[in-house]
Amino acid sequence: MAGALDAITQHKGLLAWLTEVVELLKPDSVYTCDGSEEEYKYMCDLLVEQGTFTPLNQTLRPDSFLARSHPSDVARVEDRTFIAVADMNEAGPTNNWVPARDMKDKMLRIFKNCMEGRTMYVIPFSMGPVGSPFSKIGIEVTDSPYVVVNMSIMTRVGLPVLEALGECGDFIPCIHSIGAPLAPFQADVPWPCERDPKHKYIVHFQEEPSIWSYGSGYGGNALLGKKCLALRVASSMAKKEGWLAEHMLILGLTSPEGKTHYIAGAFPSACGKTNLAMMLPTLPGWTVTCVGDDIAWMRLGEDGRLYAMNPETGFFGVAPGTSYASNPNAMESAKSNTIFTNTGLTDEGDVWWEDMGVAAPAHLIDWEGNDWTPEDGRKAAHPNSRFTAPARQCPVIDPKWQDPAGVPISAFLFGGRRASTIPLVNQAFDWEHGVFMGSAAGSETTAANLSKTGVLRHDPFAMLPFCGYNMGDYFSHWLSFAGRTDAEKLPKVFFVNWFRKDDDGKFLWPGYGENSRVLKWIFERVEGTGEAVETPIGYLPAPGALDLSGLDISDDAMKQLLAVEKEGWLNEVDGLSKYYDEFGDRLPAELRKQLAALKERLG
Ligand code: SAT
Ligand code: MN
Repeated sequence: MAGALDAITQHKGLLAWLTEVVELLKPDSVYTCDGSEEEYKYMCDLLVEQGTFTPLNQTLRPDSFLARSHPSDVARVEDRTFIAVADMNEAGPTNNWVPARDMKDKMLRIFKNCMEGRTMYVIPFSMGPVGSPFSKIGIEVTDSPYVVVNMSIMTRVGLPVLEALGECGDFIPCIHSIGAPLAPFQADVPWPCERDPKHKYIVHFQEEPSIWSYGSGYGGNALLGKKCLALRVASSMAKKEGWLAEHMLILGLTSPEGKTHYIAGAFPSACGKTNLAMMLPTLPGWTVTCVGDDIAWMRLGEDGRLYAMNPETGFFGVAPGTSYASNPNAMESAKSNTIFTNTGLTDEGDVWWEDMGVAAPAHLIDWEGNDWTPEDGRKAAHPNSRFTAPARQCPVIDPKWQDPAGVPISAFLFGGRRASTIPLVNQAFDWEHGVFMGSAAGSETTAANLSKTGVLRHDPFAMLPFCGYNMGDYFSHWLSFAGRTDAEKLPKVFFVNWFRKDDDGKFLWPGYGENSRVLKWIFERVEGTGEAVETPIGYLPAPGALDLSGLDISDDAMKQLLAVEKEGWLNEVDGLSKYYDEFGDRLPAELRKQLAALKERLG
């Protein structure tokens, strides 16, 4: 429905904002998205016509498409991501701060006339079930139909959202442009975007709040409901309103006896959140159901427990490494109605990527559109190539995944990619120790961000790129939950590391479905039955407490996986102490206390 907006909403604030936006961006035409299936099809056809989409083989991959981005536009751009507030201390040392007023002037200059020659799409979207008091509504304007179709999978879009907004509801304005206006008669390209990395801007005006994103059409840079709204903006709102917006998967774990506990886990981008969230346990009788794979919004319920909901409706998962062996449920989720970006394209018209569990074809078209054969030695798929798949297609989607009340969380997991020191699993002594563990998280960097990969960086709570305010205040916010409810009603906290390597650089733990063994122990700890030993770093599984039945793993590997290596830990303490210095007086005293206590326990 290329409808005029004033025919479908009476929201004066929205209409006034859109008038201003049109005046600034000067699009050729305006299209308001109704969220219908016909509209989705129409947009896909349009993308095919424009050369952005290649339709995949209808038998092998029904109603699915491949997009190839421009090689300069393949991941989030953290160094071009800004928190725009008046006071630098409110953004804190982990964010790129810019003074809000100057940045607004700059954005007004940069966005001026940037949609000339293009259509502006207006996407009303709801993060969380439409109409739930805990959901947030955004209105994204964009000149990218690719963004429209991805948003349609990832969020709830269209007329029901406008209805929920009513005549005076709150919404978060989100302005997105690929930054590639078209002059009259200028031919378009398949993936138009600003090519100069220094001219891309992902800006969060936290005090308004509003989001302005310029120059990129890829993932979290452009689908503004995801990292921008549901994490950076929402984390700031959550701090003020007393809840949590976290970079966490949410899964349900059900025992052979039929008891379910929900677990939320924070891991940096491309560290296996999607794999864990919908894992197929190797332990007989145990099942995992998926509530979400990337973002959790959590509040205390009336019973004093913490309830989590997934504000999204789709998965934007990393393709390479996803296979029927590593994540069968993701493969099933992406069987149809899926958008692939930057994977390889086989001669049969299906997608292919590295470690897909399917032998490399003799020939394909790689993610840059070139002929490719296995002998080339190049990657066929970009390491950050993605599938956008509807969550409803996940065979193990949890029955409560759209419940506006959310699901009660029994345990938190923190983790990252750590080749050494950090054991397979370690339980915090209490809430404060758990928050300390979250603050101490770090990971070797991945291709999800356009910077050097494989370097260890601190990534507290996996929120380094996503916390929209001073991280020191964020730590305090987490600590504050101990005073808001009974300590025993809060989730138990665990630190896990699936990525431990031996001296030859080989992974010690098989991971994937075998992680159910660790989840089982966590379940038992929550129930009060799992056996643990107290160590200087936390509670580790007692000998024999991890169910290793049927697993071929050496005693020596297990010993390494569950060792407390004093020297490595003293290094961690040192590194963390220096890292904490960055937060100055915004660092809660409790965390220094935890650090000192750990050092003392290590002796
Ligand atoms: O591009 S996204 O930010 O959506 C994916 C990720 O980095 O986790
Ligand atoms: Mn993520």
